[in-house]
Amino acid sequence: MAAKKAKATNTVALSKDQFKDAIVKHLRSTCGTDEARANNQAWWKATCAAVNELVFERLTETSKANAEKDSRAVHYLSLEFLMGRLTVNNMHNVGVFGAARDALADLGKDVNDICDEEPDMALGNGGLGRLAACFIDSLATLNYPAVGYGIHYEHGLFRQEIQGGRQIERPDSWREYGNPWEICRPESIQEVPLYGYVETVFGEDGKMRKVWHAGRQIKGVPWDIPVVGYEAKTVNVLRLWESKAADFFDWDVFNAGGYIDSQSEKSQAEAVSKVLYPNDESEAGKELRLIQQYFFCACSLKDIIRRYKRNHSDFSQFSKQAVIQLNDTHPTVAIPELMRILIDEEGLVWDDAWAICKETFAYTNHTLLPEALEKWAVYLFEKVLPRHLEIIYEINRRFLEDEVEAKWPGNDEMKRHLSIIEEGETRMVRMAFLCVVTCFKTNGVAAMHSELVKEDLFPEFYELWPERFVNVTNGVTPRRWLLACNEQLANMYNETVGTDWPLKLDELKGAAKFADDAKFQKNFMAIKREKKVELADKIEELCGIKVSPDAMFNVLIKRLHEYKRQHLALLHILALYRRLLENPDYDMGPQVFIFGSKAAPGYKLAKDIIYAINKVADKVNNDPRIKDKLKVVFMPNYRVTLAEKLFPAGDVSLQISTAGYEASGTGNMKFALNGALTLGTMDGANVEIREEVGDENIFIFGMDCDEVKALKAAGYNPWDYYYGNPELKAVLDWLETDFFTPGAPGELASIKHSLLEGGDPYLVLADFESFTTQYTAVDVAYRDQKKWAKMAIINSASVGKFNSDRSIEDYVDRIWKLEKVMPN
Ligand code: GPK
Repeated sequence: MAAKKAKATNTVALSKDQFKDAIVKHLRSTCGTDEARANNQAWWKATCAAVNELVFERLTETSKANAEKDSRAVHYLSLEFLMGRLTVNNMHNVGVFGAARDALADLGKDVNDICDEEPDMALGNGGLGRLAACFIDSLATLNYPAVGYGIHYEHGLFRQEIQGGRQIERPDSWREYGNPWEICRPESIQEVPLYGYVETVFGEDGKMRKVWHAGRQIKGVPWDIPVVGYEAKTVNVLRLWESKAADFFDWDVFNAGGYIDSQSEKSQAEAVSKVLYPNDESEAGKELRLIQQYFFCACSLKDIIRRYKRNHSDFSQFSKQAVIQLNDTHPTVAIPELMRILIDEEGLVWDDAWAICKETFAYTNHTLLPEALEKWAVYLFEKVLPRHLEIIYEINRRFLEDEVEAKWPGNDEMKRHLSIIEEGETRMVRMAFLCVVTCFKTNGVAAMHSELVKEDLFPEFYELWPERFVNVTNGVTPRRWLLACNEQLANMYNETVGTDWPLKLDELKGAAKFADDAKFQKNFMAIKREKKVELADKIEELCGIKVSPDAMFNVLIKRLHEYKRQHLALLHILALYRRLLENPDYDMGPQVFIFGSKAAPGYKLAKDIIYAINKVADKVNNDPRIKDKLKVVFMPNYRVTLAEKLFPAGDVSLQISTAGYEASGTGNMKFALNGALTLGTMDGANVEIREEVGDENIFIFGMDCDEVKALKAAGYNPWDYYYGNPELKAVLDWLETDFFTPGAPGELASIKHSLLEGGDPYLVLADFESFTTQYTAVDVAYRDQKKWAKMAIINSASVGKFNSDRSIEDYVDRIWKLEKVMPN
């Protein structure tokens, strides 16, 4: 039976011939070439231009509808949007993927080759940034009025090369040769003040006012990226700000031969949006980063207020019209900025301004890691944003004197404990406290995480305002993470449960009843194998390593961090390798371990772990004694585009963080959706995945969160595990020899040291044995392919909950209270 194509829905879809004409037209009129001379880059741009004819029409209709209805909108402020490529996704969402593919084929071009020309839009580090991208996709799909606001980085996350096993960072220049998906909007440029001092002035009415005399101005130029909802009714906007020198030009400096100085002014201004900070879950405290944060918040607020003022002459309706979601604490400075605008520029009194702020902002927490909880030195604030510091002081004073005093009278210790200002040698502004004190809602990103936010992170705030704390479990867009990246499985689902699942992912549940059906199993596993063959080809191309698609693919892809415990997987690999060397008949099916991960450039141990994985891979992959039973692959430059090949090809999804540390995880959801089984801890959203797929269809190992806490409280001693488990001792000692680094003993020793002398902060050694034991159970299960197929099908069919559309409906219901707006 021919695969059912996604049903035709909207009038926007084009036929193959219409699409062909459009591409040819744009080759000439947009790209200045023709079919005979065009290279793939030009073909790609012409294809995008053809798609954009549809996209821009919907964009205009959407903004018209939103302006007419003047409805409440959410403004999603995020320093990161990890969009990946847009072409294939946008073609699917406007419903022309098939037409485009066939049109290009008629023109002698392969759609995949053409779309491969697109660089990744990697304006984010990892989960937090990718979540923002999934959320704006869902907001558009569900027809909610929404704007994403962020920074138009010239360079996104660095490109990773591996040289001699080590990570090398190269600049990412995603828009060097132009990007057809962005539209510059000079008509909406904003000015942003910085530095300077605050003057207190008294007006003729005797009232005191504060005037911020900025020391510098830069301007923000907006670039709009259309966000195409599935079936393309709504096309929202992601508005990214680029920094430029202000128009003011100092002719005196110029004429006095100071051209170089005026250039330096220009390059300082442009530095603000030059590059994404590559640190995931840790803060550097750098001045330029604070300026980035203020820059995009100031531009975005001005933009929001400008739009509000079209229909309103005072601020009484502001919080009814606009809700602002802070994606982590990175945009927190928007709070004192809105206070400043309302009081200093719009003339509101404090209480009215504060009431508006309290009803406008909501905050999402993404981590409990102390090093990720932002604090800014008071002296930096004073230098860059002197007026904002005054406002924060006043917010804090009122909070401590009114609210904390009322709840805990006379308790100075509590005031010190909850103060937005941390006292000490360097006084610091605690950004998360400022968020919780202001925002009407604070949410965690998975059920377990949200409990920990209340109990461990903000217990006193929870006591003060229990109603402010909510959970919204993360989700992923099934359009990108199934429909676009796994066409074969998508088609199988179209035939089995119909074509509504990209919008109603719960409908996949209908496939669970075929989990025992031999034919269904066979088809399902054939698709998995096809995706593994595709990945194996990619691995050979990129790494020169041959892997068999019949082996079990264990995949661990995420940012490198000690708490995510890539080194636990590495110790396990070493143990398997040892077992095979000791006993060539050791009973194990063929295994491939596939890693993909970037380390923050300044994170030494993380980079050492990448090096160790590569060195172990060199040895294992080339050891004839183990007869290809074990392969280790580190795929360079892990990013969204590579992820789209990895998620469909995984058999085993490794989610092995220390319980209590991974707020949610979202890769775990993408794997399960594509039919991989989770081998993981009771952490983050793994807990909820287990609830959905059932305990018999997931492999849980290790300590749970309470056990982790108890062990830490009792005094964890990694040496006990080292001496208590001979295999563990042997693999750790192995790292200190020159077995993996011939002639250079000790090159991998930092890992062992961090786990012993370093105290093993994430309890790798404590969970090792449980991991290896449970892994054996996975291997045994995999070798029963019927049983495995059943479990894989149940996983894929049961994770409808983790659709980001569901997350967005939860946000709307619990926090944002939006109404849908249907454009014409
Ligand atoms: C959390 F705090 C942070 C951060 O700075 N960057 C980041 O990617 C992740 N995250 C969490 O680590 C994940 O557990 C979570 O799924 C993701 O944010 C989205 O909420």
